[in-house]
Amino acid sequence: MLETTHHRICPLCEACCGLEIKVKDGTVSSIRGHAGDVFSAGYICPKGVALKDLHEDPERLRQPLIKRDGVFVEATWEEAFAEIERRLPPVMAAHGRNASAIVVGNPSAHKIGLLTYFGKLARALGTHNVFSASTLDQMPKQLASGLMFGHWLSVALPDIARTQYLLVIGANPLASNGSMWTVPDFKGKAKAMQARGGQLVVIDPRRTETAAVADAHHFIRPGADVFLLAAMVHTLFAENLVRLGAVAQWVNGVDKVKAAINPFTPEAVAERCAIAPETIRTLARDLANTECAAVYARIGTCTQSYGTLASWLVDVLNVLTGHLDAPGGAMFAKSAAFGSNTAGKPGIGKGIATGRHHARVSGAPEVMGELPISCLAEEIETTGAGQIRALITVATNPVLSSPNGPRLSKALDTLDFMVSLDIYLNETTRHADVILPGPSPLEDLHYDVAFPQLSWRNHARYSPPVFERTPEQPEEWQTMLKLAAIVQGKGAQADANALDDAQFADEAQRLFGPQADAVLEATRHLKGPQRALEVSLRAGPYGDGFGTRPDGLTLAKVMAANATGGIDLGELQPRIP
Ligand SMILES: Nc1nc2c(c(=O)[nH]1)N[C@H]1C(S)=C(S)[C@@H](COP(=O)(O)OP(=O)(O)OC[C@H]3O[C@@H](n4cnc5c(=O)[nH]c(N)nc54)[C@H](O)[C@@H]3O)O[C@H]1N2
Ligand SMILES: Nc1nc2c(c(=O)[nH]1)N[C@H]1C(S)=C(S)[C@@H](COP(=O)(O)OP(=O)(O)OC[C@H]3O[C@@H](n4cnc5c(=O)[nH]c(N)nc54)[C@H](O)[C@@H]3O)O[C@H]1N2
Ligand code: SF4
Ligand SMILES: [Mo]
Repeated sequence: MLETTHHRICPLCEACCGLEIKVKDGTVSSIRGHAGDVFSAGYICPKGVALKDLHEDPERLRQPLIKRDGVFVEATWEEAFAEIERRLPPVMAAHGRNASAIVVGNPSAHKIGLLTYFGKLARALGTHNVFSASTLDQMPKQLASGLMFGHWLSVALPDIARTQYLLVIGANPLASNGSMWTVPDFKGKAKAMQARGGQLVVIDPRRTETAAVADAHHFIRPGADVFLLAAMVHTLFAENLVRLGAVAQWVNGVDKVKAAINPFTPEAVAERCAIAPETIRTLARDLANTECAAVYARIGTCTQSYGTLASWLVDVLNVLTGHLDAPGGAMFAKSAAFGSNTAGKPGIGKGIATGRHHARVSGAPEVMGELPISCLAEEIETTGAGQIRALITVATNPVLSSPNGPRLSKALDTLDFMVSLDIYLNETTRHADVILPGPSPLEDLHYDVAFPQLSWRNHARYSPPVFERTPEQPEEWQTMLKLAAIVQGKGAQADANALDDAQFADEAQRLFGPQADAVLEATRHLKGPQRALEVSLRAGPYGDGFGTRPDGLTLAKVMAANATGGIDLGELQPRIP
């Protein structure tokens, strides 16, 4: 048979590299970086090549499993949904909505079906007990960004194509390929910056791969970043280096910051940070005195006691040095679809809210609709009203990824019922009563929902599935709608496509009012996340406005650009307000 060529965005990490996948005789014959990709220009890492192994892995689940007398047996989809209907709604009926919980993990951020439909399932459950890997990772950054800029995904990131000084704190993008910053080939971009005379400076307690290629590396005592950052801010005030630049009219509270930071002189924090006062001053001066400069910090600054404060101070530094929203500084991407910060009147918004409910046992506040996943085990173990008795996991392995896995593992065994949407039988899913597999990534279409909001350059890229699914295998959004229907008492027989049509009609009414019928008509040929994408692209900042801007983007245009590496939407532009 002829070899066919497919272009597919890699779903395995935040770098979102465009891959070129060759298929012969129904199997993958090669995977390389797609040199023509407008965003990643051919970059690939070994994980991207391993998509073949993932696709072909005989241990990847291809059929639902039901646990019978402690042993998993393969089941049909119908049997699996029937079993869930038999066992899950009674638990919720007997013990209330908060007796159920849902946990979602990393792959959901890389699958449009999971990301756009997870919320529907969580809302159908109606529980406060929503958990995710975010609270093991970047939640402090999202909270700080939400409070400062108005939305959880309005996160400032370095304009690396133009910057001349990049301060990287608690991140190792050379190995991780970037996080909360979609930047394929960080190494190449950092080298290009150095070649044009720019400087890479790293703050990390470890001599990392990134530190090894940096112009300077300063070791820091773990957990001390908040003090280092505060002392850098102190230096800016003390040495009259504060310049707000173009965003000045949108900045408030500078005097309050100055007062609050007053005790944190470089001398006062030096021992705690294990960094000399003069080094701290130099860091602040170099940041302030370089025209194009940015501070970027990641998980090392998040997973610590002062994670939110440290994350906020990173952007305080970017603001006070005039680098926020300035070319070559810390800027905001503008995504073609699903970007909340691209809709409505600029400068006006509801902002974010937290603490709308609290964890039952620890009292920890809700953030971004979630409770800390470190509370999950105790919420299952502790008796009383609201004790978690039924659990749904979606693409997550918290027994391995969250603290004190052995304790969580034990707690999972005490649940009345557990369902996992996952493609493997592993440390977490082995506790489930029913496991529902998703398709292989290569059997799924791809469009990134979140990462274009964190991208080093604006782009719109869509990948069709490389392989067809088997006829029995539902898409993951369909599985989640079925689960939602079951917990809402609509029955295991409910048709996912019909449910989706009905929900979409409601949403169109809410979003488009008098134009809703026209939107329904224009999208009649689509369903599921593809339909959501079409609507979001066309109504989005580069969209065709359903015909009012004929040159604008539509799903068809973005799909047609797949073979040529997607649509480049240009370098980052100032966006505030
Ligand atoms: N010790 C230690 N712990 C850590 C970290 C660390 O560095 N060290 N890092 C932390 C960080 S930053 C994070 S983000 C978390 C991640 O925490 P998790 O999100 O819990 O961990 P992952 O290993 O990404 O879990 C992926 C799960 O999804 C399943 N899966 C893979 N592909 C698919 C798919 O297409 N569909 C479905 N339905 N399921 C799929 C996998 O089988 C697996 O069960 O871990 C945190 N925990
Ligand atoms: N190959 C591979 N790549 C991945 C992943 C993977 O599992 N495998 N996971 C992905 C995920 S989910 C994420 S979130 C990203 C994470 O991506 P990054 O945040 O870029 O990578 P990490 O290696 O977690 O880097 C954290 C750094 O923080 C440092 N650190 C620890 N404590 C402190 C501290 O107190 N202060 C400071 N300043 N630094 C500290 C550590 O030494 C480490 O170098 O990686 C992603 N990329
Ligand atoms: S860097 Fe990330 S997105 Fe790129 S090929 Fe590797 S795993 Fe895939
Ligand atoms: Mo992560």
